[in-house]
Amino acid sequence: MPGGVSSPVRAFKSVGGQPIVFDRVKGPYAWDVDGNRYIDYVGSWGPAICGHAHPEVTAALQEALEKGTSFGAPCELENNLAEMVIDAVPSVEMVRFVNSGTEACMAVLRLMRAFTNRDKVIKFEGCYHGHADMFLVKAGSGVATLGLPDSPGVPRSTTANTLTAPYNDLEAVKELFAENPDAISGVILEPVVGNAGFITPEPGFLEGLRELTKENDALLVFDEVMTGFRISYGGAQARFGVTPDLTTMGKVIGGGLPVGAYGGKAEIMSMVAPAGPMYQAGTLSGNPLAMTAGIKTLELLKQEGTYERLENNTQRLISGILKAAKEAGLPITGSSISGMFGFYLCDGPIRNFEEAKAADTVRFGKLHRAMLERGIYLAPSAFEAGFTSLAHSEDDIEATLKAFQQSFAEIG
Ligand code: KE4
Repeated sequence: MPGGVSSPVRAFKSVGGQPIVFDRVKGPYAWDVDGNRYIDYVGSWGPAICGHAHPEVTAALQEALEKGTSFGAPCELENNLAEMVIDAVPSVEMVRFVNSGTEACMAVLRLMRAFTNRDKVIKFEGCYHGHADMFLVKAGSGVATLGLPDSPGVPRSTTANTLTAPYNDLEAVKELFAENPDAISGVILEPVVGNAGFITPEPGFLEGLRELTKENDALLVFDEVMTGFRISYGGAQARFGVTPDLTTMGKVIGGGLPVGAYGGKAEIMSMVAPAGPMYQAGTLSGNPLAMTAGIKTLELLKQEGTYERLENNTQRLISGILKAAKEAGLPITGSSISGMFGFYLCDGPIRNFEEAKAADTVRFGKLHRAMLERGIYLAPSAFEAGFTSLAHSEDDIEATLKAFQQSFAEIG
């Protein structure tokens, strides 16, 4: 397998050393093939928000398994999950399930173009919308980690219609619309950026994009593959009170099985085949196993107090991290929202990807290794957000902060 992994960021290229090979996961923990236990802050990059291998999810899957793993035909379960997503996410009146966030973003771009009959799209530097050609322009996540702002194999003709702007820069977006009158299908963004580290929208940024897209008859699309059902039960759009036209989702709605989704206004979604002419399809889309894991995960998240617990726990974690670094005399800036957090080993605040690149990635590599040795598994990249879960206990947070104190002292 290229690089010995199934996804580049797992290879530890930017933090050095060999990747840890997992044997099993449970709750907030992961065990490697040598039996070492780690407190896990990656959580499979977001899906494990209820804790790994939650007993109720596992039980529901075991029951579903008896009835088969894939039908290739309509099933009640996909309708049940669709109704839960529609009830939860403000922009979603109709939804289509796919098998990954990349597929969801690919399809939503095709839909943006089909609905507006315009080819150009605006994305933001450092935002990652999966690995489809047209998005591999100044992307985040593994692309940023590996320093591949553009990937070989992506034809110029494909990315010629992808315009980019710095995150949190409304003026730049205004200029792009002025320079490309009636040519831009819409704006797609991570409403909270988790693929360039952790960057939050400045007050007025999301609202400004909502206005700008309306003024230009263009669509506003929130890529909530990472923030969906994590920032709140209704995603970032519910938390910030800004409703896009379309939304992509993934990760949490699959509860650890492969699921992606795109949804939005019925008027727009009705263009998707077979209701309309825009083609998109998938052999395993809506399969009963993945739908079961998603339904059970959302049921668990819907319970009273879930997001307060995530918020308080993660807030305590990031505050402790910042305090520990400052006590060791290290520059650091960071923050958290609900069960998502991030920090940069440099002075802040960090408003966009350009500023994020000032982070000391060499020192981050040393920190990552020091934390691993203390049984804490952080994302193996300075350009990835961290994730907590409902399974992380106060003791886990305390143990993690102790490891940070020791590691900051060691690398200081
Ligand atoms: P997937 O195709 O990996 O399911 O989703 C792509 C995607 C789309 N949009 C956002 C906002 C995302 O965060 C992602 C995937 N996130 C990365 C983690 N930063 C996946 C981890 C990986 O690539 O291995």
